[in-house]
Amino acid sequence: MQERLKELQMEAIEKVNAAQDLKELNDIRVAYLGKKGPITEVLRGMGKLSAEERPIMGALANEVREAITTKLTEKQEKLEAEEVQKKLATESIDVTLPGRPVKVGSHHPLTAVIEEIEDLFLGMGYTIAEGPEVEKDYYNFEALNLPKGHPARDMQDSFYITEEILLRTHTSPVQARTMEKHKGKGPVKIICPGKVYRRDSDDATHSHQFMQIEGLVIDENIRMSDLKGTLATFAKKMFGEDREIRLRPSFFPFTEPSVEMDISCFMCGGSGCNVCKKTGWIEILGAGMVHPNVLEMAGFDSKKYTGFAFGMGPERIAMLKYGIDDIRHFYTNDRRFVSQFNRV
Ligand code: 2U9
Repeated sequence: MQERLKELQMEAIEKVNAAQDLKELNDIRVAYLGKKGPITEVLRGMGKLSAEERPIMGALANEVREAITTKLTEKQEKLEAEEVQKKLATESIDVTLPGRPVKVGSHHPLTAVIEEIEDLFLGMGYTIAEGPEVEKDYYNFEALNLPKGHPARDMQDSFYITEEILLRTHTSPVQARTMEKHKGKGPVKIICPGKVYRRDSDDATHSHQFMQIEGLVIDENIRMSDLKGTLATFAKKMFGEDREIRLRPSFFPFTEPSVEMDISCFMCGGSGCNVCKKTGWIEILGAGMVHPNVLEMAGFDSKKYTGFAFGMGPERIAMLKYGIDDIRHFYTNDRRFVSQFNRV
């Protein structure tokens, strides 16, 4: 019996030393130390021993169990330590590596320019007014001194839905609606950004849908000098403090007098280049003093109130600011285009 116990101890310890993983160790523990194991089997023969031999054999059996258990524990700790080392080696993070760039969205260049212009006028005390894109003929034309039959109402240039309903061709109807709501009482000081629609074939400088920002100020004693000062401030904020402006006579049915505003070329400073087509000046927007007919139709007394208005195309401003050569880039959502403006 003694030899058998020693033999089992040797056998078990050999297997423990050869074990490759924790599962194997557990199998050895169950096989040798379990109730159905060989040591229990041997001890079943204890009954045949004398009273003197029994305690000796029992003590030996416990020694053998302890020796196997010690080896199992040592090997388990070794295997677990190796497991941790393996994890450390394979799952370690090199904190000195550069971080992975996080893809963040950014403003579309047109949105960036529109918001820059809005912030500028909000800072000058304007409020933003909005209105329907599907507009009544009255607000889109008649209220703007464009009676039926006027050539500027040419059916060719507008998307008519019915005789009286169309897609607005400018954001001026929002201004007409706002004036109407004021019921002849000033002041009015608004900018009207929004989508507008023209029945045009798309090309590098024309789009059937584009953005417009118009402005309107109505109060007592509003003068052309107020308009010029406002436009000069806008030009300097948008295109640089050293910009000069000039106003050239023009014509719009809803303003009298009407002007076109140019800025001194921000590329060549006025000596002439491709951007300003060698003129030294770049046309930016149209403006003028609100026509008395428009004031009266909206319910304002044109003897008491005067006003100025302006209108610009943010696409044109963005194309100038960022050197974009085709208006269609704003609407095709090509990532090669928009991704160039990640830091706008
Ligand atoms: C009311 C009274 C007057 C708005 C104005 C312009 C001049 C103008 C064009 C510039 C380029 C439109 O984006 S564009 O194609 N606009 O030149 N717009 S004055 O005058 C108004 C508007 C509403 C009640």
